[in-house]
Amino acid sequence: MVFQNLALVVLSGVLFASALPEPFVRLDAESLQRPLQSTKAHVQKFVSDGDGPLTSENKTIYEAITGDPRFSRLTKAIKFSNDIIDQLNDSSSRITFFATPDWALRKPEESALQGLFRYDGDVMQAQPEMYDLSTAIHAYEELANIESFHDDSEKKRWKRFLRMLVRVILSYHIIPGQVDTQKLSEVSTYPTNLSLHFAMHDEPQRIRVESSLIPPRTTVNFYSKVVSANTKTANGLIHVVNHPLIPPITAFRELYMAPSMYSIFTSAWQRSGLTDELDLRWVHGKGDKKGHIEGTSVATVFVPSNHAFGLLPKQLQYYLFSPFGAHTLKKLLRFHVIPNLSLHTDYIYNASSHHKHSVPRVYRTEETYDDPLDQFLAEIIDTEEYFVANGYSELISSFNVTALTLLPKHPITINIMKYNVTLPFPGPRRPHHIITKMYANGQRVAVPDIVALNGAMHSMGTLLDPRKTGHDNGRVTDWEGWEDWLPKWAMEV
Ligand SMILES: *[C@@H]1O[C@H](CO)[C@@H](O)[C@H](O)[C@H]1NC(C)=O
Ligand SMILES: *[C@@H]1O[C@H](CO)[C@@H](O)[C@H](O)[C@H]1NC(C)=O
Ligand SMILES: *[C@@H]1O[C@H](CO)[C@@H](O)[C@H](O)[C@H]1NC(C)=O
Ligand SMILES: *[C@@H]1O[C@H](CO)[C@@H](O)[C@H](O)[C@H]1NC(C)=O
Ligand SMILES: *[C@@H]1O[C@H](CO)[C@@H](O)[C@H](O)[C@H]1NC(C)=O
Ligand SMILES: *[C@@H]1O[C@H](CO)[C@@H](O)[C@H](O)[C@H]1NC(C)=O
Ligand SMILES: CC(=O)N[C@H]1CO[C@H](CO)[C@@H](O)[C@@H]1O
Repeated sequence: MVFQNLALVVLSGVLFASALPEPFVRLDAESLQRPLQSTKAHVQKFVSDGDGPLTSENKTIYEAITGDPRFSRLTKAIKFSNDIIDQLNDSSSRITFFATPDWALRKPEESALQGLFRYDGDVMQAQPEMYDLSTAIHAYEELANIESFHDDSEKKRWKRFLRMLVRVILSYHIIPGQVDTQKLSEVSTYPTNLSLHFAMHDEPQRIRVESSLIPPRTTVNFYSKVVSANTKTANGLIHVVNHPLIPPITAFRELYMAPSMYSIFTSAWQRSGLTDELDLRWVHGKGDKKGHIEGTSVATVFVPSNHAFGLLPKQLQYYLFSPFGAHTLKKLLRFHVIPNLSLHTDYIYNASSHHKHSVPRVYRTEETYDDPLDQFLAEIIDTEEYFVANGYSELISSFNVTALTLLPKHPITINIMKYNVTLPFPGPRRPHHIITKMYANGQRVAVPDIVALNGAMHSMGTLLDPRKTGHDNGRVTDWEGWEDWLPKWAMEV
């Protein structure tokens, strides 16, 4: 469904001070390798908490969840909204639902709730914590106990507001179709049942999916792990997750929330007066005038990490952030953003033509397998690179697209390659896994497909070099000697 005005509510104040940092922790190189002990612990907890997996066969998702005491808080949230009930109980459709058990909906800090209820009434200025499912549920429960309301109408207004909020949040937990974790392992992003008319022109908001084979695991949006997968119901599947999903905020604000990774980019972006090219916000109406949205509703950004800026020669760093380099900095930054296009490694939405498509498969090679099981076992801890490099993989697609950046004369060519990696286990059912690699003008994207309210983000370990074009895969970007060409490039029209 399309949330009209009510969704503006959500957009306006949303900075997840408490809820967001965790997702981005995963982006640090260090935590990339962190073992997932916590997931294991949660699985054990989930299973030992009650009677094991959900029992569901002939029940709808709604009936399975509401009939299981381990989901009592989620049940409350679902019952706030007839619309959500209808979706989860509709036996004629097939959907997949990410369900959060009670232990994953911990009581928020008292101060978060207090702060929430102190706010002075205009829904457009809602506090950020409200986007968190747990806070919203607790706030709703608290309503009855709060005596400071002037009258019942204030309480009613609050109730309406929280219901809307929960409906938006839960729509983001529903994906169309019956999508098991095997299917999820073949995608990078997936549309949800949440769409908002002011962002992405009503295109569904997406989740980011990451899967690994060893240990088998599925993670959504970096922070939410599937702890019990593929429960069958009469109208689809349930995956139990250890953290509620948080509908994405704007690209700019998401980056701003991860200063350890992107503070240089965001301050450079702001300093160059470009905020609106990646942000989206609600502007209040004055007098009779209606409020309206300002900013960018669809864009793709290749965002260099702090580490990428740190690799530039020191003198260049000083120059870019000096008054003399301001123009160069701005031009360089504008080269990193594609307006009017949301490009993920498996999905493209072109807002100029309203055209959308999945990234097609266009290329297929023969399977090539060696049989060095010993070597394989020795290397198994190694990265996916190993499998690609050593012939356990099949290139199943290579897709290229060229798009204009905010610097019209400097397009970016993006190359997306997908490999089907098959582990050489004996027996007929060899586990397999899809790996995606993405290049922008031949430069490798470090972390692709970070979802945002208003587009797609791809984290880069290097700045895009404007001298490189097309598929310039070979040459390593070297910024030494930048004095000879960069200021000149910046002056070109
Ligand atoms: C579910 O429904 C089918 C067909 O109506 C029936 O055969 C089966 O026993 C039911 N399963 C359970 C667990 O009730
Ligand atoms: C859910 O659907 C079943 C039929 O599949 C129906 O009997 C039941 O009343 C519905 N529950 C709600 C709360 O709508
Ligand atoms: C995006 O597309 C719209 C038309 O749909 C156009 O008016 C606008 O100028 C485009 N923006 C940019 C930055 O190209
Ligand atoms: C998006 O659509 C516009 C208008 O049809 C077209 O000019 C442009 O090339 C398209 N962009 C991509 C990346 O396909
Ligand atoms: C990947 O390979 C396996 C077997 O090696 C095959 O069963 C599976 O269909 C392949 N997947 C894709 C998407 O090509
Ligand atoms: C896309 O570009 C890559 C890198 O240059 C090239 O190897 C590949 O063949 C291209 N794919 C297609 C389908 O044109
Ligand atoms: C935007 C969107 O995907 N809406 C869907 C939500 O789920 C219902 C029921 O499955 C569909 O009918 C909607 O189209």
